[in-house]
Amino acid sequence: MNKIEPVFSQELLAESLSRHYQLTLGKDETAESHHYLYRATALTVRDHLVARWQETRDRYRTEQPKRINYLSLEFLMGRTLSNAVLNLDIEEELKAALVQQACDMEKLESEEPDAGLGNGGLGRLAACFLDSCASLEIPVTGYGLRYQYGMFHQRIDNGHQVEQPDPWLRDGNPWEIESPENTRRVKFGGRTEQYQDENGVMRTSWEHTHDVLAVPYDLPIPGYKNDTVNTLRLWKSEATDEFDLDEFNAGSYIDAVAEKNRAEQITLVLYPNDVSEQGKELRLRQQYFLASASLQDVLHRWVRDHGKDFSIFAAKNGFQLNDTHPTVAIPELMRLLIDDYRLEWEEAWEITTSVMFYTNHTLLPEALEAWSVSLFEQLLPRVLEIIYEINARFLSHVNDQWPGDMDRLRNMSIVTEGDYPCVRMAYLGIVGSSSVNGVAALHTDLLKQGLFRDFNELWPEKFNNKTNGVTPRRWLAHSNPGLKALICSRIGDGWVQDLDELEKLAPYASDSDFAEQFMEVKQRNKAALASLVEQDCGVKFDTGMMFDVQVKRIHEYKRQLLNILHAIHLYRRICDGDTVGMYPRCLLIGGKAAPGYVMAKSIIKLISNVASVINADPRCQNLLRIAFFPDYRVTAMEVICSGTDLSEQISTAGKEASGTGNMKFMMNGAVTIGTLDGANIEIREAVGDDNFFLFGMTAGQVAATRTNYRPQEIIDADPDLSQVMRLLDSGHFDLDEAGLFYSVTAAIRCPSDPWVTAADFHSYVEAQQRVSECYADRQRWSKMAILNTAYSGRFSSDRTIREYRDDIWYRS
Ligand code: GL9
Repeated sequence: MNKIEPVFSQELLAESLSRHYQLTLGKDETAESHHYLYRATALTVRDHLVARWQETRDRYRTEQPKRINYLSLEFLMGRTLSNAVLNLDIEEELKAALVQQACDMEKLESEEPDAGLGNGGLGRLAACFLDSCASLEIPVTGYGLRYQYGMFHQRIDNGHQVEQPDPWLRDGNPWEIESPENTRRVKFGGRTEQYQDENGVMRTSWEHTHDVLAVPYDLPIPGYKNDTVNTLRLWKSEATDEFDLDEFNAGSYIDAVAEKNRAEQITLVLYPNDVSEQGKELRLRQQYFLASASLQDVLHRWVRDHGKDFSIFAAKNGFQLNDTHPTVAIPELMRLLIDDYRLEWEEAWEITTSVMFYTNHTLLPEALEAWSVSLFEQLLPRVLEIIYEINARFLSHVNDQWPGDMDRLRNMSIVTEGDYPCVRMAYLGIVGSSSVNGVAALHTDLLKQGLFRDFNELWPEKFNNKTNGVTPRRWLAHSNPGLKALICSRIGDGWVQDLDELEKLAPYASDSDFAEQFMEVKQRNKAALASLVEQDCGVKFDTGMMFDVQVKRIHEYKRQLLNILHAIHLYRRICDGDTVGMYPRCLLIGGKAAPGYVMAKSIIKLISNVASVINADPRCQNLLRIAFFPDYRVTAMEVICSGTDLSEQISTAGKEASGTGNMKFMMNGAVTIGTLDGANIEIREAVGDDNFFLFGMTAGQVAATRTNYRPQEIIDADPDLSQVMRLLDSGHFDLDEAGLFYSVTAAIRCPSDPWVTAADFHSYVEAQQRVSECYADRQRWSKMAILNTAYSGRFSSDRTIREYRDDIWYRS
């Protein structure tokens, strides 16, 4: 392999910068614009990626390794420039070159809009995985959609969430390269027809379809300090140039042209729901569009290199399906192999079930996608026929295993019975894959015992766990340069590639010099966070106070409500002069609510109102301050996670599949207060129970409690909670809208409250009191914080990806 030597001298970078500034962008030296300078910088950095990118593609083509395709409706990439600069290791040189342009890196970086093509953890996980795959030099291609509008921007207007569009591509995207020669064609609608082929075999074809073009845009995914540049390929939908001749001839030229709009709509906007949007036709169109275009792309390359011989296709290809969203890829691969490449069912099925791997990301029942059969029939008639055939063969297998067990057949059927039959996409995912994984140990156990119990009995070998991780490049090296420098000064920089090396920091936890420096870094990061909070929330945070943070999507199961009940409890104590052992704290809560999720929006309003009341009360001034952070996003988290003391991971046990924010905070030396849920359990195991504030019921206790839950009795028996409820009921936080939070207090009192907020309140308050006392002991706290960083190694997405590689993708 001819290695491309790095040629990143400051001079060359400076030259390339001004060339792009003047020649590519057509700006003269006097046009003082950070925006154009950012673009010139991006193009300069991209130039340096392009050669390695081409070289990586050539290498894959000649070496023909097994290729993995990561199919995801979401990739929450955030900004690219800083990450590319870090991975290319050209930070010093670029900074120096920028000085010549009288510009600093930070200003430039802020010109780049976040690529917000995801809702939260699931989309950000995909982005971390791509970074790890390239860094580990695994041939993985990401396939997604190039939404014209990403995740909505959140404005807070008088305490209410207001959604605004995110036109992130408005000024163009210097990182993407359009690849029209690889355009694919995706079918919708029409009907199926039988015909006899030239050998007299009966075949099915899918005719009279309304086709949509899929045009790929490629983004480079550079590995950390290596020569690998993988690809994220995002599809844009475009109309074909063909007119509907019937319409056209009937004289409705305008209608015929307007049809084009429908095609272009497919990739117009990301669905903003954190639990899936049920039943929306456009969403199914998006899913099929991604699956079909990506599979055709892979098959096209296969035929180019191997002809129509698929005998070793399964040995050379794999598809990781990020949740059920792309599982329609399973019947689609069957369709392409059978209808287009004329394989027999058995051979096609053998291939499909070997190459497909499905990851489940949630146990919440409302998130389990089930598409109506009638929608499928209209939109994808041929795919539905194949799903029926898959189901029929599967049910006959179940019947062989458990003869006559009708309940099992009904429970396991991919297609439900009744007047409105549906296709259960998770079941399709299990039946059509060779691997099914959960995203944390508890989550996988609960899948096996609960939701997928029957399937686990049938195929125990398919089920496995892959605990999530996050990339230490973005979430420590980039987001926390102060801590990075401090760590490197003691243990070198090997940890950036092998995060387990952070364990070498453990002995420093009792080194007072190191502890002092560690806390100084934290202090500087808190100052940076405080200025962000002041700028975006208009609330002054005092860096002498504890920074207590909960940022994530707003959802009842994540229990931002429990957090705010505790804040009200502290407020009540302050008003009563009962402040013994209360360490002053600044509470930051942020996150977006799905636009149609009324309760989540009420919770945002409640947080805002409680913040207004408390921040305006002079008694609280030095003890408690609260802010709601608007428009929480990847770029904001880069500042937030490094400046946090206490990480709130307080979901109802059994509901948060894993969590990944919890890992980012831990890496950056925040201590967690949390329940035994998702990856919290493994975080606590890693850092030791002395360095984790545990509270609340276990998943098993939650389930047991719910069978006979009487929250009002819990409230009556707990004077603290009673007083909190009284304050809420009295309208103290309504400001001038009486009854504003009735639905919220009613939910807490409801015997069917699935999140059992009242049941965990007391335990939470006690744990928070322990936090307060502990934080007052600076030495003790610094030790805990350092150990959290030191033992965060296993939460690197490099570890996760090695496990996917060894246990799923390249298992021999
Ligand atoms: C999620 C889970 O809820 C998280 O617990 C998990 O960490 C991530 C990644 O595995 O996946 N599943 C899911 O639908 N979302 C998750 O965050 N939702 C969003 O991405 C908004």
